[in-house]
Amino acid sequence: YPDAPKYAVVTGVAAKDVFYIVSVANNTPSWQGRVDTVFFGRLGPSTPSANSSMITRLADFSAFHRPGVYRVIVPGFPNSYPFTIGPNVFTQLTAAALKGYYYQRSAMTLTPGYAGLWSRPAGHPDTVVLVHPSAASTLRPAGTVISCPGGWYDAGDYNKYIVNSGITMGTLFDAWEDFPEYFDTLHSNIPPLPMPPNAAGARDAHDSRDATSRLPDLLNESIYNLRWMLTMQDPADGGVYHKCTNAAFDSMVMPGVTKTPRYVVQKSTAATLDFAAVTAQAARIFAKYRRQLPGLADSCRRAAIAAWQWAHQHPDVLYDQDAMNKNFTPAVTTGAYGDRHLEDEWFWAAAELLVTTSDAQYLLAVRGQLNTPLSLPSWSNVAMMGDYSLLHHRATLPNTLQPALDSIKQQLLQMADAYVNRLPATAFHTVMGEKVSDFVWGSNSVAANQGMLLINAWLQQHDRKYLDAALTNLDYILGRNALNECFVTGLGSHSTMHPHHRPSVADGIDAPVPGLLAGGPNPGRQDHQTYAYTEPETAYTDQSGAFASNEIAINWNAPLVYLAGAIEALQAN
Ligand code: 9MR
Repeated sequence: YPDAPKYAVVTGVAAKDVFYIVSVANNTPSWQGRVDTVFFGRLGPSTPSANSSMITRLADFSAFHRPGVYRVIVPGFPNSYPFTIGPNVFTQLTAAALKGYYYQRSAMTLTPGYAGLWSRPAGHPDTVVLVHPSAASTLRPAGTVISCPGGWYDAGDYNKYIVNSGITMGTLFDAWEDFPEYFDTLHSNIPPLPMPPNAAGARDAHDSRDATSRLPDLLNESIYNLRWMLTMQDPADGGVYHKCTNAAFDSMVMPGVTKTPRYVVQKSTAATLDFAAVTAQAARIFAKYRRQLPGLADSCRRAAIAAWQWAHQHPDVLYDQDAMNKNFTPAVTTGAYGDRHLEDEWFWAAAELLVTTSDAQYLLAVRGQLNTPLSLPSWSNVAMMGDYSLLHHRATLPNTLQPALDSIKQQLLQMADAYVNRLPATAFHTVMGEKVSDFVWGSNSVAANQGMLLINAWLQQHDRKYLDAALTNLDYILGRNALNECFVTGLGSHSTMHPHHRPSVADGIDAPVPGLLAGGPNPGRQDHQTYAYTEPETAYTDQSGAFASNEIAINWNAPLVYLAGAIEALQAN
């Protein structure tokens, strides 16, 4: 952005101290002769990286503001890729990251008008799903056929997991609640929702893009997954099946190729609480759309309350896939999302239910968990999702809760300050990567979630330093990292081309499905592929077999949608 900080990073030992910014007229790399040099600066001191053997120097050109397309040149080094300075530089990114969910839709044909090159047949209709023996109940004995259509594929695989859908939906809903004006007008070219014919007055069946019936794309897309989630609740008792899955992962084929049986497996407390949180949040968001979506908000509210009640009656049903496979056949070997600590799920569900219903029982439950220290959200640790919502809605919450909310706010600001204070010593001038523990499976979502946390700090206290620090992690994701890699498919000059993503592998199209965030460096390398680099911040390989560093996942794209959208929304501040 013209007025935001701007950095490039030189790795290795530079012969000279200088760098130039040159204009790329007409986007051609004809910089020789340097007649088009627009800015000149000196490199900063050498900084050793904490997470690789690299040494870096910073090129700070924050003082240059003029919109255009440029490269950075450092004598003796390859030129940088071209980059743009201008307002709204991340609109395309935000729209692409949201559109990523459309490409993940199961049970739906992706048509050329929306999907372009990546149009494809529907897969996994899930209208005939078997109750796995682990999920058998009196009314639904093993083998009962139920219907759980729609929703997004979780990741590079074709299964649908409630726990991971939970944090994904919560993050997307937070983006909506925090930046409604921005997301109201963000268009990603997705099909409008099928709606009841009388929902928006007279609607021409051939023009379903009728402005009165069209929801904002972020909500439209979320409903595609929400409706699936609602099918995962057992109407008899409110409990929620942990996942809808094949017994084993499909091979690397397109959706619709395999027809192996699909199952819902046992209900779990974690899935049920995550479901309660999401449906409670959905209930208050869609209450404002009663005309277009009659009944949805009320259904969500009832579903959330029923899920909470089931969880109370079954407070510690963990999903232990290995144990399950000892007792039941067929064995299920797909993603487990087997969380063993549920305090945070209790807190998140209680917080969302409290905000939506104001019911005292949830206040009690929230109070019981208020002392948990804050930590970055992940699929297995969702407490912060509750904190974000409580802070956002604090004006509607009782006085008795306010001192505790002050303390949460202070802790949030402390975490954000610690991130900001990391920056000067980091090798790439990004919040991401100061700690080796940042480089886990899905490390790019750590970067995005740190950014989202910083935005939440800004929402609490409008201090520019939080925004600037959040931007450093978007820069990390887009290329200012030890691999010089843009981790979002379809964007940038050097980006992920071979994600572990079945459609991208099997569709016969060179370019991967766009708008998807790769997992990122992960020294764990649990995929046992050959990695050219193995240090924490370089342990990434752009090969489709590398599921531990190069898969994509819905819970990783969501904080990217939040972060990019928030930064776009706030750039003028
Ligand atoms: O994101 C998950 C990561 O935190 C776990 O360490 C890993 C191994 O259990 O699983 C990841 O989730 C995968 C899921 O189990 C199946 N779909 C793909 C997900 C992303 O790799």
